Amino acid sequence: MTEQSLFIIKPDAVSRGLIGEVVSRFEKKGFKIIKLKMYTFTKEKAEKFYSDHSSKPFFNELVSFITSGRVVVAVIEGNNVIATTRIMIGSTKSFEAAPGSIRGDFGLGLTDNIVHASDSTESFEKEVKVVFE
Ligand code: 3AN
Repeated sequence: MTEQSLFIIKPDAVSRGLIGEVVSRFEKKGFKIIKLKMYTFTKEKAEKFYSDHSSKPFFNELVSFITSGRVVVAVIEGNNVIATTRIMIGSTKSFEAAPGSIRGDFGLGLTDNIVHASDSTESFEKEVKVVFE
């Protein structure tokens, strides 16, 4: 089923020069880039974006990390894109992510784990409003 998702290339990956690598993986897989821009999260936008995690002990760290530098935000489209991009990015803990996944190939961090991708249609709809409206 053709659907849309949103991904973010996080500040660690942008500062390491990995924008091309990450975008290229999604494109080569066959997904279409619908929207793409450089973006800097304000604290307010970051808190909205990650509101589901507001009660977690790592919430402040997460907000402070995502606001720490420029990111790339994109809307991506294709067959089964939400579930497939989740497989492609790999486990949240980059140090445990499978080789071949984006986190598995490019990182070791947890908070700084290279990339975000929407985990459901509901998350996508909420996230796209926060960063593209
Ligand atoms: P994912 O990005 O794999 O969907 P989530 O939604 O569970 O992971 O968590 C959102 C973000 O919060 C992660 N990308 C990561 O940056 C951060 N995070 C998740 N769990 C932890 C944790 N235990 N300690 C620090 N940061 C975390």
